[in-house]
Amino acid sequence: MKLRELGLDRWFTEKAGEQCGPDLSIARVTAVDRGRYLVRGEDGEVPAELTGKFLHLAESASELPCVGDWVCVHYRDAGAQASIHHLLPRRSFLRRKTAGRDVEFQMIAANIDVAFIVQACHFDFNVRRLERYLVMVRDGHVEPVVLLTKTDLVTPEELEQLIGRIRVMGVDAKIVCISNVTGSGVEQVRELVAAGKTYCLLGSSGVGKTTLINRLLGDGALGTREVSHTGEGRHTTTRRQLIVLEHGGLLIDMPGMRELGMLGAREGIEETFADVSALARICRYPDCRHDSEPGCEVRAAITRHELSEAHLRNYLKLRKESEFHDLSNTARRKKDRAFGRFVHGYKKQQDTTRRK
Ligand SMILES: Nc1nc2c(ncn2[C@@H]2O[C@H](COP(=O)(O)OP(=O)(O)OP(=O)(O)O)[C@@H](O)[C@H]2O)c(=O)[nH]1
Ligand SMILES: [Mg+2]
Ligand SMILES: [Zn+2]
Repeated sequence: MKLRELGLDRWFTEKAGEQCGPDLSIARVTAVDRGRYLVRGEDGEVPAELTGKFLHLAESASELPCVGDWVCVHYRDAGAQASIHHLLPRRSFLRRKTAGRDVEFQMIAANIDVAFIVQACHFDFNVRRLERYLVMVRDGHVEPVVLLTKTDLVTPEELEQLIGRIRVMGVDAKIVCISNVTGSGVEQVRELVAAGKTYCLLGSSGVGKTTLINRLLGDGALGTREVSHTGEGRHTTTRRQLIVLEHGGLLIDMPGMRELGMLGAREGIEETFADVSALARICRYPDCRHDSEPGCEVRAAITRHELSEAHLRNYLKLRKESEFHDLSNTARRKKDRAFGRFVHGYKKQQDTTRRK
């Protein structure tokens, strides 16, 4: 398989030229599982691990490769294994803040062109959560597409209503409605997936991400499990992995996310809530809380029914989270120490397995 078909374009080729050197090859990370990697290059997919030097130089968890990353590797054992020497710069990324009060980011995936934000029409639909995903996606310079699944479980009228509830929040991303049961809308998704471009599916557990990929693959290659109609039940996807579709599109399946965590994503917030931030900029009070201040432009828009109250609330909430995030520097130092311990432990574990 050509690297171009794995998504390598001029931008990455240039970056690779600066970093890889003649002894190393370019490969793409297709799966990550607790410090173990799968990378795919021209000659197929092989297990890989980080070199000691790489680990030594990494200063935070986000500097470690994640699925979708391009890396410079050295093949060993006649090409059966690879060591990862360098990580190429990321053109786009999906990340979230790790749980707790510290400021470390967890990389979810890198070099994604389009993120499908998946919600099921039935039990899972939640506009506020959708907005949080949009913030994360836009912050990472990824294009969002909203995917509503399980349309077979609602009436056409109910579906229209759901779309209306999304649009009223000022969401202008493309919305595609599908049913994995009837197949309605699946072709529309297929048409959106272009060869050599990378897509990922984000959303809660059980909304039908893997089922959709299987439909696109056509041969049921990935496992799913029954969930009850209330949305309870166990999730099946346990690790992120990059899948190559027959016509060349690259899809990353993800385990369902339980929570998005705090965002700390100022840029994504201003973009997702462009309507509110435009009004906030012309508001007469520079530090307005847009709460009950007389003459506030944002309040005025709500009174004129041009802006939804719920939309504003969510904006303010996310802003507050992100401000808090900007402030916690002490927490960051603490996390860096924790990361040092993690790397140390990981190296030890690698040494032990090597000796075996
Ligand atoms: N009625 C209906 N059921 C669906 C649809 N899509 C998926 N399902 C069912 O929903 C359940 C969960 O689907 P999965 O594809 O495993 O969900 P997932 O999003 O990959 O879940 P995680 O891997 O846990 O994140 C399965 O039982 C599917 O058969 C749909 O369009 N309509
Ligand atoms: Mg799944
Ligand atoms: Zn105001």
